[in-house]
Amino acid sequence: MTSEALKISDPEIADAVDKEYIRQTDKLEMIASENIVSPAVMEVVGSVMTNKYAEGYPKRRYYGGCNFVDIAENLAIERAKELFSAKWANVQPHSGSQANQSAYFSLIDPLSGKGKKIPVMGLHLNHGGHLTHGSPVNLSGRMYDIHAYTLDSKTGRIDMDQVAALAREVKPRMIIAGASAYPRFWDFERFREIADEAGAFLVSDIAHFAGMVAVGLHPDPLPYSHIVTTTTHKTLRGPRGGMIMSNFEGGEILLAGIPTPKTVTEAVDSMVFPGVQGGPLMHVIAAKAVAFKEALQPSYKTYMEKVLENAKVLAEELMKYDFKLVSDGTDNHLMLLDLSNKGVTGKLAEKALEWSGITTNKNMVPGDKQSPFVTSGIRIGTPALTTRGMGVDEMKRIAAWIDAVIKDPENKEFRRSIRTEVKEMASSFPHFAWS
Ligand code: DSN
Repeated sequence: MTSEALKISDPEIADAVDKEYIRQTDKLEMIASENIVSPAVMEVVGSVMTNKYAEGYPKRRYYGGCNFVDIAENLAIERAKELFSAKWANVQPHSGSQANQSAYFSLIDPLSGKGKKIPVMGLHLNHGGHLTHGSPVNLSGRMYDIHAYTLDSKTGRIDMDQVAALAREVKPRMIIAGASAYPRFWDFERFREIADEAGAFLVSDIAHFAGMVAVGLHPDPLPYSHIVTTTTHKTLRGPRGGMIMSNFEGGEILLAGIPTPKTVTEAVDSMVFPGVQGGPLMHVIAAKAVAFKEALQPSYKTYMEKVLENAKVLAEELMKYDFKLVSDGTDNHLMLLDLSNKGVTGKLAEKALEWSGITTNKNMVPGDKQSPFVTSGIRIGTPALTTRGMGVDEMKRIAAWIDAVIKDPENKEFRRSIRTEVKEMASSFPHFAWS
């Protein structure tokens, strides 16, 4: 909760912050990309490091007075490398979107096609892909000739033979592996084989499941990818931001026909700054270091195991209530509910659940006939609730509530009674709950 001083100096913002805290405490946060940071991460994000300009990299800055921010950035880099067994990391991207943009532009200069867009492959947005993986409304889709791969309509999974066939046909120069609403493991080894055959770079975006990769609960992309990008605030449970890593060494960047003497990692460093960004957010970088240290502790692996156990139980319970899950289950922290058999749109489901105290987001599902503003699905995940200490029993109760709300989404009276039950359970778990 905010201080008395802030309540006096800026009561409107203090009120908004306090209400957000109460919302997070009294409701069930089930947006798969959200989490709750530790008090230590929060303290450092709100620290004096926010005052400092530090364009450049440690020991190579364009400003004086950078001794202490250098310490923080070096710690963030070293801890990131240890956490992911990476040889190189750049912790400056302000977000996953800027991390992706920097990765793409450093590997494939969109202007190098001399007026002809360069072919690139990424997972289709409607099939779980991310805006920055080639959506026409994003710079990625505008700068490159995007050929989207899709999920197999029967299995709801990525069909690697289809990816290989598409790559043979379009001969991409870059393939993006990763998603924001895909509940299954990624086969990075096969992606790399396909990329090699096509003469393409492989960029793996692990923003959602980075926490699983860090503790060995998901196949590791680093041995197979030229570049790995991530965010730091989802399963990783750090401050809001991005990061880029690589184990790829040497001047093989020439493989893609780009005449540059730079290695991939040198190219990415100079694309992050000064290519895409200006001054780094040193308070956030310092907080990334704190979060990485937390993720290196054994308790973080236990946390991730519980996230996955909760997701599995929730998915199984929901399927018992005849919810259709894309791919019929989950390997990770999230699941995608296709509500077409329930006669409820994603938009209405999101609203009705929110009114009942359960926060989710509407999401396109494969073959969706609705617009992105309406959709036929919702995406739900377990990272934030697990951070608060909720377990299998709570997941069972939540599945029953979701079923009840979706059965009768317009029933205000009923929603109110569920909201009371949700609040009672949610507020019995602390906001910051792990040890
Ligand atoms: N918007 C994020 C998500 O919710 O998955 C990805 O950037």
